[in-house]
Amino acid sequence: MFERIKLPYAYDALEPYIDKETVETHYEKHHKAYTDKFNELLEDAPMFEGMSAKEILMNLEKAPAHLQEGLKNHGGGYYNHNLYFESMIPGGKPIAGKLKELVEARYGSEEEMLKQLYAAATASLFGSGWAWLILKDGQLEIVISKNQDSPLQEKNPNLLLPVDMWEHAFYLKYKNLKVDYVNEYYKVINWDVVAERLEDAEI
Ligand code: MN3
Repeated sequence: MFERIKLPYAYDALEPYIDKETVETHYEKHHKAYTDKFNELLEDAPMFEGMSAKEILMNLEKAPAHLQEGLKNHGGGYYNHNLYFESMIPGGKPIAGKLKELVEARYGSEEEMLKQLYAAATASLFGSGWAWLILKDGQLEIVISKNQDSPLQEKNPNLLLPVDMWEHAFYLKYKNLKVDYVNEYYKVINWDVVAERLEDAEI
């Protein structure tokens, strides 16, 4: 039985960047619904007994064919949102150490990385999905995925930072202003958590 991460801050703690109503609805309704449905689908997928959600999402082809799409959508919804909510902290935490070196090696500067993250999350991604900072072949890369897919389906386990680009993540406050949302999300990113994911990355 998979459980959502406990929200590591109060619903209103990310104000004014990410508003209380959005955090509460996103976590209590959307994230909960994905999680419940994922657990329900797993009752018919005994082959995944004892596996982590990440392992399941990287091995969907082992599920019965009629469950694969549902497991990808709801399992992805469960897993991606755990990463997302965990990636934020009131006030944010700056990029440092090895992560900073990787950012500078790949993008020249944090500003340039941010610019490319904006472009991926807004111009490149049409409709609902995610933008991701990942580690691939030892360097950082920015990619996008539709719906609740993620690079896990491409067998890349090293998800460093998610950007939720479903309208439920920003519409209450930012309406159609996706760039504003990404910009404000950026102010509450906990780069310490991202650095821990980098430490744990499989190379
Ligand atoms: Mn979402």
